Amino acid sequence: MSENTPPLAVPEHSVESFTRSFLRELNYGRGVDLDRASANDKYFALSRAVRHYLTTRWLETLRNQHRDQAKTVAYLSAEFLLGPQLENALLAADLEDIARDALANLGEDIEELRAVEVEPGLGNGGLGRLAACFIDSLATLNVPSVGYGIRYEYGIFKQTFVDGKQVEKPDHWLHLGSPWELPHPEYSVPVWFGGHTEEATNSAEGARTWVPSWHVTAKPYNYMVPGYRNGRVNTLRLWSARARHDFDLREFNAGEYTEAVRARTFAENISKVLYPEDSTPQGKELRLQQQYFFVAASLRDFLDHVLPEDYDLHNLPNRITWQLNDTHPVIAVPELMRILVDEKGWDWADAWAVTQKVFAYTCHTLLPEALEVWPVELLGRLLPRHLEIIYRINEEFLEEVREAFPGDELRVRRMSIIAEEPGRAVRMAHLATVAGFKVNGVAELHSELLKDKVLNDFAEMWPDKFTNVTNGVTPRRFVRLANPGLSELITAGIGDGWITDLEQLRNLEPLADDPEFRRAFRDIKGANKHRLAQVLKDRDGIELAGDGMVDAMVKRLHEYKRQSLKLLHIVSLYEGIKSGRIPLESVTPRTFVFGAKAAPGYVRAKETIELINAIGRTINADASLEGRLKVAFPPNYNVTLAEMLIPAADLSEQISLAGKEASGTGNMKFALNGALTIGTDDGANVEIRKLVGDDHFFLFGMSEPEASDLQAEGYDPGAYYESDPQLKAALNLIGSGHFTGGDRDGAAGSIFASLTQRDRFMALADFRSYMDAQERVESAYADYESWSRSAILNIARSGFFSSDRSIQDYLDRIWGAKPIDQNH
Ligand code: T68
Repeated sequence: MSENTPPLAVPEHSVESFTRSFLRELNYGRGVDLDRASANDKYFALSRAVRHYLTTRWLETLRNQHRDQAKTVAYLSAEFLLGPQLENALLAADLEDIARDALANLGEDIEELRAVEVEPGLGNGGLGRLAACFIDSLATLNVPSVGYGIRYEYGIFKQTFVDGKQVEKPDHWLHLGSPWELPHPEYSVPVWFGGHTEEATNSAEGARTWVPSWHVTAKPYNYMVPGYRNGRVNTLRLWSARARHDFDLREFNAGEYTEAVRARTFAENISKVLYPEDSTPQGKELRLQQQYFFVAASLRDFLDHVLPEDYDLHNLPNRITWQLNDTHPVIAVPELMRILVDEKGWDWADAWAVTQKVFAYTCHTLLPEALEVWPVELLGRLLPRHLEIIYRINEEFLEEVREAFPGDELRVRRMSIIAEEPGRAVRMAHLATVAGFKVNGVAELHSELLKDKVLNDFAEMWPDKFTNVTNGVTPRRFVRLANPGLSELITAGIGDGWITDLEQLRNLEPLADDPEFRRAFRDIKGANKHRLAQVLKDRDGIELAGDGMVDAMVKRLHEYKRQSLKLLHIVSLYEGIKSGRIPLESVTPRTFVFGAKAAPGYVRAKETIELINAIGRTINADASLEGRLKVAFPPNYNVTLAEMLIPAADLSEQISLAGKEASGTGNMKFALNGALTIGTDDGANVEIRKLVGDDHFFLFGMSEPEASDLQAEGYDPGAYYESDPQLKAALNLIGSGHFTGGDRDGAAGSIFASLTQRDRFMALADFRSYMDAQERVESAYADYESWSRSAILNIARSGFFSSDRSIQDYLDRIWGAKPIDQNH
């Protein structure tokens, strides 16, 4: 583009102008009249009209970026769990009222059109959603940055329940097209796989030549990432895999249709579907293909299309940081080495010096089984040159270890990038730690445990490499959009600066003592519960427990998160009421809301889903409970549902075994929406509790050191089962088949056995303390006036958990990139 192209004018912010844009898009973009337009036509026209308002800013941002060549952050992530786009674009462009009025004048309801949108579910859970919050904050903080990922044709599966069991359905989110993406086939790049290596054609020290055997084309789709009303619109670039040729026409003509399209299908499988795994690696070849696919395309894109042609790559560390979102993109390390040494002809040492300065690694787990490893055989077959490069990196690294710790061969073996047992495999977390100039955990406790346990040897060798950046969430989506009532109340109290400076919520503290403000807060919470009740009723036919407490546990289904402990609480209450131990009138009316997807291959998790549904069915149908207890488990928990549910919650369940949840981000969203937390001292709960204060947080359970001591001593769940009559009664009731129509063998029997015999995450050990904490919850809730004061204090003291703060921490501690003045 010429530097002299006059900037497009932003369309006028008026109902008339917006109406014109909308109708023009409907007529010219969709080829229909308003009276003949489908809901999808109107949704498209609306989205495109909104897009116009952001496009000018987008082009400006791109032009400035090209001109300034400022230091850029490239966020490399296999997942971006974006959530609905339209509402966010309306907010960023300041068009909410204008668009609503414009449509109303045409007899259209904007809410109905918003409901047409299928959210891009291009992530599994916390990790993918964090990436989405981060790109929002990067744009809002004016940081030159780009997100790189995969445009999966099918996102995270759609969860349905059949007889209470999870059944997965494909999520064809692109079924009706997406108005938010812009394909750029002209910037497609080839990505090669397989083959063998040969002696180098250049003379660089360490070089070889890779002769790959097949390739696919990576085609980019651009998405706008608008900052919050700051004139900046960044880019998210997602790659789609295409076959090299459409198909072989000769074969096709000869009637060999299947063979002709086979190669095409094979190539396009690479970006076909998101792996529905959370926290455990799926050792699938296709997954490694996906990782290399998007990483190779992204590096190529940056080096060939973003940098000027004559750019001296020795300056790369001043120009970019590649932030590795977990180990999924770590294959970028040998890829950059390959480009520098084999293609550009640099000597190995020069290339390694630069490579070590451009990557930083974020770890998101503590579970050893979740650390990715790739069998050497597989990596060597798919990426033979990369394997050679990894071997050499390892060789030199182990030399360094031997120098630093002479004679300590055990340590050398522990630290090696190559594991020898059970089979030879590449440990991606080790590679990331060796190559990254910084390694960070995602909450204080997590970062400490990384240094002390998971990556202890590395922290001893390079203490300065390790740092912490506590996660955060975007206040735009999770307060301003999800909770308009609360947002208005906050703004009426302290102005609207909090939307981009969340620490300003502190100014709410005095208002917690104002009875009027508390009443207004309670009214809003009530309205949000009402909205939730309506949606769950319409969507799933679920009834809530009147005006009672909304007690929410929403997150992926995983044993370490301990949905089973939540069930033990529910069953114990139920058993107490039925046996007469607990008078019904004394029980706070409560709806236990669950939202959770299980990885399709994770049997125990799926059994837990079945058990939640079975317990829910029994409790919900029991007239003797007079509707005081309800269990609501809406299927298919996603960003859309989160935005509805979180603002309605009174109580947030964050009950993982201490030392297992890296951070959690749902915990932050609940606190910011005025729910109180019942939680263990795990992940970011620790920081939430410190900030909101012990009087406004229900802490229970073992600390991390206590839990690991107990594990080391030899944990016996049977002892807890035998010594606590209420625990025993609850478990027995489950085991007896009471909730499962007399069936003791299926889900009920299996979970009973696993909890009483193994209980890997020590739910039984924390049961008593959890029950006690729940009693404290009940008595606190009985004084709803004081409860609402605590809720407001939770909001006021949670400003720290903005992803804007996280991004500022990344800038200060890791990236050293600077926000830029948009207008210079
Ligand atoms: C989560 N990890 C952490 N992983 O569990 C959570 N894993 O504590 C933390 O708050 C969050 O990351 C953000 O830091 C995940 O969500 C995955 O989704 C995942 C996906 C594929 C493979 C492995």
